[in-house]
Amino acid sequence: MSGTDGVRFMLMRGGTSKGAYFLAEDLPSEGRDELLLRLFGSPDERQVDGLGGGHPLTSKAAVVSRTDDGVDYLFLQIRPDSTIVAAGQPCGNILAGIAPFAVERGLVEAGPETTTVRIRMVNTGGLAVVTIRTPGGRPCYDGDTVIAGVPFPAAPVEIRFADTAGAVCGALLPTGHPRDDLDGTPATLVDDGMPVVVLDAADLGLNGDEAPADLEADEPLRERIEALRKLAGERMGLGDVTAATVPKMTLVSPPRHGGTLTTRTFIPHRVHPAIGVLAAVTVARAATLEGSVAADVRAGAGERIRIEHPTGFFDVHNGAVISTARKIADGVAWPREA
Ligand code: NQM
Repeated sequence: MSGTDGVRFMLMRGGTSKGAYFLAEDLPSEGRDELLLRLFGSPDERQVDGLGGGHPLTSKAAVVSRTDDGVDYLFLQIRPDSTIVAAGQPCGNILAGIAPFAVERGLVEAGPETTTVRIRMVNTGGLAVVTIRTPGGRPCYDGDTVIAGVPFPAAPVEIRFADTAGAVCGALLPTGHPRDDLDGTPATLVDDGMPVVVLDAADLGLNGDEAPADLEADEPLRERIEALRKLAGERMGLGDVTAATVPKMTLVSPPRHGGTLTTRTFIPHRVHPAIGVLAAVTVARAATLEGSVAADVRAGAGERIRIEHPTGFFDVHNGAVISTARKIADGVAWPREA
């Protein structure tokens, strides 16, 4: 593929993220990552010359193909500020757009009212069973469902995860303990679909309800969190995570608004304006584990965990979540010349 050939793509919001969705057959097998960097405008913090939105949450790609019983979904994080295209984590937000994309591209036949799609998350091998509205056999994006972090209502996307425990690290508790000591800081190292290090905000001298911008502006805090992340990455069997997007670092504290607990999540360098879907599933699971740092601050009992985050809350019920998605654009994108 030459630099002047266009590439078919669909731009979609999936949950609180936005990304370019591609059919696997529309991307080259060789030079794919380099092509994506040129399409997205990376490396450049603003990604002014490409599709990327200048933030990790709006610089994402999905590569989708048909399987015998559904579709395969590979998630790729295109870093705005570097030449790294990372496949080391799944993304539950971009996942929300996969079923409508699969119907739009004819990979899956739609039902008359709803359509359920089995989606294999190639990054981890995990399975998600996703149901969307398809009245008249077409994906419907309009609806009344509001998720925190997205200002506009849309049609619900129901996501049920299976096989998420240890998806990336091999075990729900990769160190075998619900609580570890990271250089004197108690931490829960956990993976229920996303590798996450749960820390008590109070142990870092924080209240836990600080604004993301204030946390990002606190250079000594960021350095400490990055040091803990590297240590945790080794202990979780992820090796040197300097260039990796995992583990995510979630600071927890008691709930403020009637939920189960408050979170602030470094993903891993920027602070999420909400929380990632699989990160939320993982933190919710941690809150149910006796002896974990999340259980210490948890309020209430029961199966529904309401995770408070900077822009609202996110409910997790036995590994099932509700999200929304929307088709924004469908067309051809041109990469800059190599
Ligand atoms: O945890 C951002 C997002 C994510 C990941 C990140 C996600 C998830 O909000 O499933 O969705 O943690 O890098 O899109």
